[in-house]
Amino acid sequence: MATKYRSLVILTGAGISAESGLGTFRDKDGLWSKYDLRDVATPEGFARNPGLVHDFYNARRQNLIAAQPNAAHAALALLEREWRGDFLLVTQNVDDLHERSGSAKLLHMHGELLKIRCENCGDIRPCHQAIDLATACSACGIPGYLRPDVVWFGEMPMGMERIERALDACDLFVSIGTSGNVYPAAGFVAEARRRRAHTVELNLEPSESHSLFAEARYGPASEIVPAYVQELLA
Ligand code: BV8
Repeated sequence: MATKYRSLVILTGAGISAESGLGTFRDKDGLWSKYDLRDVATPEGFARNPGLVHDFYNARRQNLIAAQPNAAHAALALLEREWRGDFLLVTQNVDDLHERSGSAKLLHMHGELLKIRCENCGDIRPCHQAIDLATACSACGIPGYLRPDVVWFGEMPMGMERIERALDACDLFVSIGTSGNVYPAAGFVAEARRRRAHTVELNLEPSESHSLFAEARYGPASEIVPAYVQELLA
């Protein structure tokens, strides 16, 4: 591997899964054009109308099970296998397409759609079925306390200490398929720059934070991510 970089942090967003058929959030026909995020991606929305939130996540869970990873996910799994130094793939996505492509050094900072959490006993387990208020927890047996194990707006993202440590040590930060609207993820590029890391944006179009990147390439992830990985590994 010819690259001069030794410590790599990658951040992915919904754009890397767009060509796998999973909706993005802020594109023209994105999820937030059909649902108000305050109704389906906040604790307040869940308290107000749990049925709507369960419907929202049950539909996305079924879409995900029918979806396949694309060449961009495969390229990042190859990069992880071939990379000689520190490597961390941080995803804002709650899908499992990175795992299905073989990524292992992976952190879901916004949780995972195919896991559920019981607010009564704290049990977290995989779930591929629909759940609703009547579904009883497999651990404590009590219904009405199950929710998707995802991070809603206003909730603490997962793995922040590990992410901060990786950003402190990185000399290469690559952001893929994210609009740079959601914090703290959207602030990672600024932290990488403060550490003098080289920063690269790979996206369909310039993101909100495009001006913070030292290098940028635009196009569909399934084309530009494999090309970039080939160059890194050349
Ligand atoms: C928190 C999980 C406190 C559930 C999601 C300032 C500082 C700190 C916080 C805030 C702040 N300002 C505001 C906040 C609060 C809030 C926030 O950021 N609000 C925004 C709306 C302003 N943040 C929070 O509440 C976060 N929690 O801050 O706690 C804290 C702070 C610091 C440290 C500790 C604690 C929690 C946010 C998590 C919310 N949960 N999802 C679910 O998925 O249902 S967010 C949701 O947005 C998804 O996770 C998604 O991944 C994420 C980001 O969206 P993107 O991935 O970027 O998707 P988007 O559609 O926007 O863009 C897609 C991009 O892909 C586009 O650019 C498009 O061009 C591109 N694209 C499309 N097709 C392709 C493509 N690219 C390549 N190829 C293609 N084919």
